Amino acid sequence: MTALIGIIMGSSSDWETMQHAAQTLEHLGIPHEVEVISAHRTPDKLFQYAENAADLGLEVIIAGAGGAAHLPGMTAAKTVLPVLGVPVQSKALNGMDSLLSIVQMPAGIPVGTLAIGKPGAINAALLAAAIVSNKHPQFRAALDNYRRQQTETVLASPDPRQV
Ligand code: RP5
Repeated sequence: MTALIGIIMGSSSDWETMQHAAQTLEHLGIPHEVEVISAHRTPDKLFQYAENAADLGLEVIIAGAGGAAHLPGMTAAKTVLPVLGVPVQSKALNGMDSLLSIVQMPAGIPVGTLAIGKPGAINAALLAAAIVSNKHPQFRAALDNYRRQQTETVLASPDPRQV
């Protein structure tokens, strides 16, 4: 099966965060691809990627970026596929700049914005998995299993002093 979910990020320095999205999809067994594409440094590549994404079989795009984080919004401007934005934790402003850049889209061009950093990257993958499971129900069992394991892990260690 070709990739259903595309993970893109503005810089290779975002990989430290975005690897968690890729690892989560790997764990769920959902075909995905990963690429560095910058809204500012490689704008033509971004337009080409977003314009062709649906024709290439992608069903959801996860876009992570930090600072003046235009990647998710500009991607969403060039495709009607669902775009999930992950604000990368920037050094200067701790990711508040990334979060506000991604979340405050004008009406008409939606980006589903997740939390700053690793939790956002993991949840973007889980949300993308839930979206593709509507068309590919074979992945739903993996999501159910993920939730079950998470619950069992918490229930197995109720005393925080013994973790
Ligand atoms: C953004 O600028 C990237 O998404 C990255 O989070 C940030 C810094 O990029 P580098 O200077 O590390 O390449 O475009």
